[in-house]
Amino acid sequence: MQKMDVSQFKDRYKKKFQERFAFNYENATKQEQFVALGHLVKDLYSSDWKETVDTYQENKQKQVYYFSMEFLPGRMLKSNLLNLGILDVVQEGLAELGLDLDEVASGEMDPALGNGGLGRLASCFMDSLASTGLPGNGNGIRYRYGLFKQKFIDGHQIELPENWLRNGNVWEVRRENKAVTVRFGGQVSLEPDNEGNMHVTYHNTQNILAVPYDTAMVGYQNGTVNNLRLWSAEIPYGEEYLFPTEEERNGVKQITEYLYPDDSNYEGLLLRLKQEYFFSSAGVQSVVRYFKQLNLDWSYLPDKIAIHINDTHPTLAIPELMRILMDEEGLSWEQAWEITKKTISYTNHTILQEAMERWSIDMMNLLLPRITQIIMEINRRHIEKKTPLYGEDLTNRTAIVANGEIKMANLAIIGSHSINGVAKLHTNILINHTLHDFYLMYPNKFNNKTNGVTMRRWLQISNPGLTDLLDETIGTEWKTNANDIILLKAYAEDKEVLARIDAVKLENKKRFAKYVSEEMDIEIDPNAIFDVQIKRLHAYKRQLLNVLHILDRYQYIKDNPGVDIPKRVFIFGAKAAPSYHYAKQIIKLINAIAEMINNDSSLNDLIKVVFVENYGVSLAELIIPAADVSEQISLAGKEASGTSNMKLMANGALTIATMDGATVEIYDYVGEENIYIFGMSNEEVQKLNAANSYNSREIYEKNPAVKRVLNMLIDGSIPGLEDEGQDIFDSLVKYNDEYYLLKDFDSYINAHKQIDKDFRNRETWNRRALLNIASSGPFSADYTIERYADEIWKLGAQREPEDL
Ligand code: 26Q
Repeated sequence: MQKMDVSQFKDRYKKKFQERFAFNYENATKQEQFVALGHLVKDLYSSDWKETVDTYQENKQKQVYYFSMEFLPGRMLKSNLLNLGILDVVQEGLAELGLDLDEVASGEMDPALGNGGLGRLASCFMDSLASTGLPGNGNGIRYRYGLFKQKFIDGHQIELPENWLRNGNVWEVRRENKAVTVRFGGQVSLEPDNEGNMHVTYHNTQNILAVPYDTAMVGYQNGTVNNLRLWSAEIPYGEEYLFPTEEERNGVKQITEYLYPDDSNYEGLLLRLKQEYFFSSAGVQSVVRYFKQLNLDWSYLPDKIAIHINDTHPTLAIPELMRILMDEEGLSWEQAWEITKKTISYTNHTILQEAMERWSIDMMNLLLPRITQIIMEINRRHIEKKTPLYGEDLTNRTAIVANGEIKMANLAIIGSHSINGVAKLHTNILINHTLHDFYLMYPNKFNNKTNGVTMRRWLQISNPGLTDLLDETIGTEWKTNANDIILLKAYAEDKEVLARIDAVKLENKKRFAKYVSEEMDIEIDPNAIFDVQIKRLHAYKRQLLNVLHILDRYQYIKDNPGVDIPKRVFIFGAKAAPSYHYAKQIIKLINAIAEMINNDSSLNDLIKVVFVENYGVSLAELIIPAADVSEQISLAGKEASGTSNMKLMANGALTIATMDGATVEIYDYVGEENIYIFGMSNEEVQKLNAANSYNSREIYEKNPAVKRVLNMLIDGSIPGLEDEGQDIFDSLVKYNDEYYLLKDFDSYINAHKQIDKDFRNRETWNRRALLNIASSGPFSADYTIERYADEIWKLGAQREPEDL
């Protein structure tokens, strides 16, 4: 891309605005100001976009296709400006035109096409693929409505539709000429032709058009622009008559209408299955069509294409690839199976049994008869081949089909060459526990790829103050080589640098305090400890443990008026799945204690509770740079990785945590003096589970602090609670506290007391913050993606026809 100076930018912007809106930019809304800028930016990368795609094809480079049901890219304007190397020029140019970049940027909708960690990881990976210059494409669904917009009414979560396309979408390009047909329902018959080859014919299928919308994934100042392809379901042109009723027409639109808002509880709904097949089939078809243009023998497909499936949601890509290779391209089962296994790889993101996907065979057979046949045959051959080697018991435990259901994780493992967990601990649990049977069968398929985050969005864009500080102390190499951030360690004793870290944090806290004041009408002191827990609401993540600490602290301050402890602001951001009743009760509880505490002047502002509405990527960018304390308090063994832990660390927050997920690796890098670890380890949890001896009521009876805090839930101390107090109390006392909150209570409280003490010593605290920032380099998604590329996708070394 050609460089552009400030005055050139101003001219181009004025012209662009005039072209699009035929009036002056000064009188426009920020949405309009954004749209014009978005189109200008798109012009700037469009030739690189085409060139990147053409080059991959001309060089016949091996490409990876990242299949994911969810992408959570966040607003793309600043990210594109940064990656194009014109963030400063545009900021300055807009300022000279009397516009503020942040204002204009807020005119962009934040596409919430994902639930949480898994979707955000997919988008970090897209940024890292482009930024490391790797040929990687995204494949997903263009949901008409994103994850619901969260509102609080009387402290209850209310869900509203998120019409993110309301003002159009400047970044996407509709590519009708690349549309494919996806078939549902009907019957299949296998018939021999004249030469005796079997042919599959389909009858009475419903044919749906999958139309791709492509979005550029701009690499960091390297000229690479990759593609994210999201599919939309439409009635095929000229076939409207096949969908005569309103209901039938709606049925088509429905497929890509909205994102399922559940991220941890599996429900076997037909529409969800349609979505999964729809984008898996469309993606595989478009990949195969591309491969055919290369004019190579089918056996080269795994040398040119890698398909990665993000959790089991796109697992139907496996039987779909088999189907195309056999039924449409005439390969034998054996040939198709070898190619499929070599092409596909799979990431597991959870060990929660309730989140594992299983589909009823009957439902699958009605919707996808041919795919079901293929899955049954994969299963039959698996059992036939493995039983003599591993015996009946072990083999049957790995069966894909059992009890009238198809187990998607089993299919994903058997039909791929790689399965990875997302943090060392998580992978070890998969190997030794959850998927141990498969490990015995396929030890070489298992590997770990600890998650990472893009430091561009989560440091450079969201924290410009810290970015400047880094540039001025350690130079700018860290921006392309995140491990260089370790150089900051040399400044651990530099009082000036430590004071600057403090000043940057304070500025970020003021920025967030301003938001809280304006949007929520709550005044918070920027000098208080900002204690942050931001993640989906789930019992295993133990937001409730955080609440118990707040209530304990509340009691302590009530008992000791005028006590001298640092002020704390407890900040929560969390959406609950609409059907997850218990999680919604916890939301109500947090809002109720916020109401109680924030309006109690006798507390002298020593505690405040801020529960932001509608937490998502944009709010994360505001909160994370302002955090002093990062809450990573899941029950050990339950959080596969976590990624907010990494973002918060890189922004200088100190972590209070159990030894869970990737937080274990944060501990390893940053060292025990610079992190607050509490609670049971995974081994201790396993032991306690096995002993079957846990008695939460006993703790309640014997631990006065616990008793006092829990009693607050049921004695009317917290105004505004209805059933929630009793139900939550019962979950902890009557139903034996499934996630062992009471067991970890004391050590959690003690860790927080230590934080109070340590925060007082500003220099020591800032040094620890510095060491956290300095140790965050290994969590750059650039490294994660390089490991995927080298070890799973083999994007570098590919077999060429002449190598044979
Ligand atoms: C499955 C079936 C039906 C409907 C919905 C779903 C579904 C949707 C989303 C199941 C799971 C999810 C999302 C899971 C997720 O976000 N997991 C998180 O992944 C992160 C990235 O690896 C990890 O850091 C987190 O630890 C993990 O919880």
